[in-house]
Amino acid sequence: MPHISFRTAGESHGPALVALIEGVPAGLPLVAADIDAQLARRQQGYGRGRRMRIESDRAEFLSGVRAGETLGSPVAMLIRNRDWANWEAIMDPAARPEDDTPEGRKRQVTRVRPGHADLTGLIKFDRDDARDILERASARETTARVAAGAVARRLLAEFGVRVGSHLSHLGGIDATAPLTLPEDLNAAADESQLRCLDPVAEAAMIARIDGAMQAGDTLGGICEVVVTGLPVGLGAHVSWDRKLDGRLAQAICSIPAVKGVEMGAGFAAARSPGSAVHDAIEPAPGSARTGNVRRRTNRAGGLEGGMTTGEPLVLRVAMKPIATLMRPLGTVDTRTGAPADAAAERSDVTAVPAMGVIAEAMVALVLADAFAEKFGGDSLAEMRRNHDGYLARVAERLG
Ligand code: EPS
Repeated sequence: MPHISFRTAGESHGPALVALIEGVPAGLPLVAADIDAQLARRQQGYGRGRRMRIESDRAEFLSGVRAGETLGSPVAMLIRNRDWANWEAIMDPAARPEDDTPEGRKRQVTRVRPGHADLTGLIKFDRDDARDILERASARETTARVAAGAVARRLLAEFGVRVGSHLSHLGGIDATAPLTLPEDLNAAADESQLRCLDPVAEAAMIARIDGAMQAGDTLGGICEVVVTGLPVGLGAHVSWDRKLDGRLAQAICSIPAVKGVEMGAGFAAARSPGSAVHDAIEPAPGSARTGNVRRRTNRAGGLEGGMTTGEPLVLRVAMKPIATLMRPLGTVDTRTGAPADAAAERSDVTAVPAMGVIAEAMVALVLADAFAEKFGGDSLAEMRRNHDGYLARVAERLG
């Protein structure tokens, strides 16, 4: 059982989204502004559709927080959908008299979109209207993940852990990141409309997004997540489900439209000899957090044997293009079985910049769980004592 776990609930055009995070120790300072700042970051990004002009996401605490501190009880948060006002008749939980026609409720989706959950969800859950599937499969759900992730991020910050990301590829265009990433990665990336650190590449990406929009097409891309300040020894080599790389991969690949994750050198490591892949180790007395050693390189991306090394954790996350195309692909109308053009609902051209923020949230949630697993504690003070005691012992070795 995880030590810190979370759930979300809510449909894209329903009244609200809910995030529930359990296992957070008592005494963690937490205010709604901590959550809202992350929600606002997720709403940014060139290439989003009109929906982002309707929403202005804010979290309301329903439980688990009192006088600006966590209580150790489940933290529940509500994020209202402003678009609900326009969808009440379509999404009403109760049946309505006007639904009582042969066609049923309005705005049904039966021209299912290739690449979306529409068709397989409709078959599996035995529904007639793909809206019953797409409302939950919508990436709107990631708002609640970012809210839960903001709590995890707040906990990690108490221990000097910082989770950031930047966009490294969009729609066929690579960005060149600076050799040394900025100390405050998110402050730098959030300055850019695409969260990209290469202004020349960014200009080309924006032109490509405009082109895709004109063509009724969509674009995917890649974000790199970087975590600094982690102690050596989160996760464990002893069993498959305690290995941190596996836990991170599961969490990352659960993000809508994410198709791959690389850790450190990732796929490139498979093409090089071991001498050009593994990171030589050298003494570094006084660096307890990394075990009083340092790696000359960090091709492992901060993970060895399913455990953190204390070097920066580096993951690259690949997102496919959004499935809703304004110039749609061929499909089948599930009402008639006849060939048709897929439904073209309002959507984004690209959401890769937002995906980076969502990946940060998922990584923060996995790391907070690994922190609670390693250090335990019902209160933040107890977790801190356990953390400091562990690092004091590490400091004695190779010191
Ligand atoms: C989405 C479709 C669009 C996006 C949505 C994800 O929403 P709508 O159908 O209302 O235009 O804007 O993303 C969000 C609402 C969000 O908050 O990120 C989809 O089908 O996945």
